[in-house]
Amino acid sequence: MLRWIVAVCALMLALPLSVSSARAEDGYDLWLRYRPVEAGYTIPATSIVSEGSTPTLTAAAEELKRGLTGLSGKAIDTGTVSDNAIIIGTPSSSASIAILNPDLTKAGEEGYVIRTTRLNDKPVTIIAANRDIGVLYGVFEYLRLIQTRQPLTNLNIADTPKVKLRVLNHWDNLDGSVERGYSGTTIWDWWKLPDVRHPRYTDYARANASLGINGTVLNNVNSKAVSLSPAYIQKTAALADVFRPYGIKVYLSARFSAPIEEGGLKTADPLDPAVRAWWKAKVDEIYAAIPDFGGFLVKANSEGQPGPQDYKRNHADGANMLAEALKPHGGVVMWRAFVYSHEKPDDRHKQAYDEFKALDGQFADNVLVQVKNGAIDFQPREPFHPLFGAMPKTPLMMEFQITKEYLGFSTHLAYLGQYYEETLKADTFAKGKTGNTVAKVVEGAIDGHTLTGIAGVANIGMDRNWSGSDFDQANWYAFGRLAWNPQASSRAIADDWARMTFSNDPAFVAPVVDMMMTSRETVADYMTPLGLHHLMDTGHHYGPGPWVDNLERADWNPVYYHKADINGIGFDRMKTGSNAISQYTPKAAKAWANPKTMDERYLLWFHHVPWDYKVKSGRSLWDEVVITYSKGAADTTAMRNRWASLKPYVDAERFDAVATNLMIQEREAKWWRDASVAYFQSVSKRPLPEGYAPPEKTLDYYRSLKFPYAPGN
Ligand code: BDP
Repeated sequence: MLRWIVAVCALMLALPLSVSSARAEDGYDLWLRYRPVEAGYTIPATSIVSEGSTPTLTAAAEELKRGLTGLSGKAIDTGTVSDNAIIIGTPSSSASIAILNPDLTKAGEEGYVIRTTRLNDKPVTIIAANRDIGVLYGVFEYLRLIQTRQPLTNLNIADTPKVKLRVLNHWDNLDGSVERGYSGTTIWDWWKLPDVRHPRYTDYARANASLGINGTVLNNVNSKAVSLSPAYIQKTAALADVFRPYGIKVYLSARFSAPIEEGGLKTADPLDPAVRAWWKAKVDEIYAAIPDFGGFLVKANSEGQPGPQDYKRNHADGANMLAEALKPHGGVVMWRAFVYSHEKPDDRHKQAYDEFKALDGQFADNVLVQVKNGAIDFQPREPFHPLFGAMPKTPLMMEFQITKEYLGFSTHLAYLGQYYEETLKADTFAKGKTGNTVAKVVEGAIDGHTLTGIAGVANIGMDRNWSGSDFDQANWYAFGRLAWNPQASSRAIADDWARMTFSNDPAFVAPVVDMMMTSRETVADYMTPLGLHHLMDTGHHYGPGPWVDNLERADWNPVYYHKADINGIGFDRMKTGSNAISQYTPKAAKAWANPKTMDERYLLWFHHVPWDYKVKSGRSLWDEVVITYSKGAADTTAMRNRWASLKPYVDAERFDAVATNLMIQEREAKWWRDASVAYFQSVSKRPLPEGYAPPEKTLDYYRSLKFPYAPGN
């Protein structure tokens, strides 16, 4: 027994890092694990020279210390200039940086340079920036180089973000629940704020800063006016204090009718002087508590939320009223274009464009219009939103969904970086020019906007691994990286993420990245093949519900979107149908106009097609639908097998967690396939293609399934 204890103690002393790593491999550390590098990779860093003491520079030095110590396996501390020192700072905070006088023109306001050079005849690496926050971003970049095992000699890197506001949107409610959240309850402990400041808030800020995310909207777009009450402003201010050193501003979703609910006024009419005065005073009150408050996000006249149209005013009237109050403080309004009001029975695809396009040029200069990636609602595949490129005088902010409301919650593996890239790379042909991609619209590059933004609906909750699953962390990561540079490659981002999160072994990285890159297509195949959309079950959006036809509004029903009958399937958005296609520039529209030549992954989004129609493969559309559903389901089996083969490279806890999710995904993909095939077959009345198994259960069985406690609803 004694021998055994001695042996264990010796092991613990010898391997302090791996003992702690065994405990910590539960996903909490995200991509900032900083585990020791393998022998053979050298980190030429002996000490950290940080001559500034602002909170941001302190955070940068601490992160570098934590990172280098973990990665090198030996304590690396702050010190003075010596061989292989890492010198961090700005020319004004650091005498050493001032002496070296690096060219910081490419670093811009938030960027950095990383260079190997010599000081006092000693080889050193500098991480320099114009502002403190750039230093912190540079530190994370330097650590990423190590984490992904890149050479650290002859460094000469300069980078700066291409988008100004890189913001998470938390759809978090004050009662602790998260709308469309699949990773536990909210991380904001509203009840105990402002007094209790959990360490998790700091780790949240570190993770976001590591990606360059510089803003966070704390509360749900379906907001409560009480978020603007004095007590909640104090709570918000406490979070702002924690995030400030990490360059993250806080924003709030503002309920348009707050002047009534919080202010006791009779109206929230944006042109009413008393309403305007209320907002001005409210904004002044917020800034007194949070001097760098970012501004408001607003969901107005959408899904029953109050808005300016309640007073026969338009979106610009509403946004500009708030913009006027925020302007003296440097705040902005992010006004959402996700609108489909109760009065408008037209194709929902068209409504945002119809309401907003005409307002181009009418918004104040501190307003951004925040537009979802597609015109319906974060479906597994959507063509880009027709507003991109259509409002040249207005900064359009991209809204992606990171949480997977429509892609299998947090138990299905779907790497959204590939989806974001697909949207960002799409050509709007704005101004008739090739190459005017969505990314360029978002960057403001086409029309010279300097106020630019990109938002992601967060997938962060109290789950130990933050995002509900290990692979969902990749979607947070990819969002941040693409917000910094919308033209980055999602494959390269996946590669970095896999290395930082799991392992640098090429035998692990290559297959995992391949799996990630095809995973979203797989989900689209087994849920919504060939451009089908909005087929999920009511309310919670979990699982298939293509048969649903009983909801109050026509455009809440899946049958409205697929329009399947005995003859064919698909939504005609051509001239012969809703003509939503006309909202795209002629060149963009051309890509989808001809079913014979178009990318068939969008076929049924734009066209109503007979079941007998011959698709490019030479098969009938009916056969193709069944075969694509089946392929999607089969691909989940392949994913599960692939992961099983990677067991040697992954710690047991995370390996098992991912394996369990892949098992769930495989089962649910089959359910999606079987239920959808059963339903569409009941409509098309056609036999299944040869060799394709009939659904395991009856259509009635699939229709009978109920999920009263599905999360996020
Ligand atoms: C839909 C969600 C709903 C959101 C809404 C929105 O189902 O929960 O409130 O979008 O974006 O995707 O406002």
